[in-house]
Amino acid sequence: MIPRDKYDCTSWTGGNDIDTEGQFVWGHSITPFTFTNWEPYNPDDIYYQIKIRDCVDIFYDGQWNDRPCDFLANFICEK
Ligand SMILES: [Ca+2]
Ligand SMILES: [Ca+2]
Repeated sequence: MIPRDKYDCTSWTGGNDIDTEGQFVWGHSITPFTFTNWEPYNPDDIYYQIKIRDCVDIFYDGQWNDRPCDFLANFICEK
């Protein structure tokens, strides 16, 4: 079953731009992104000044999104 809203079916990737807005890195290694698969309207932190969106999650369709880091979601671990 496909969720009505893909924003409700997501997992944390570990990517973030906490240190410098707009410069995304992988949290574990602090390595800059060399590949991205942003959802077309993301990252959209710049348009929402009320709550900072510095952590990157991935939708069930594989596209990425920036979201407030305190959102409760599943997460992906590197093996
Ligand atoms: Ca951000
Ligand atoms: Ca976003």
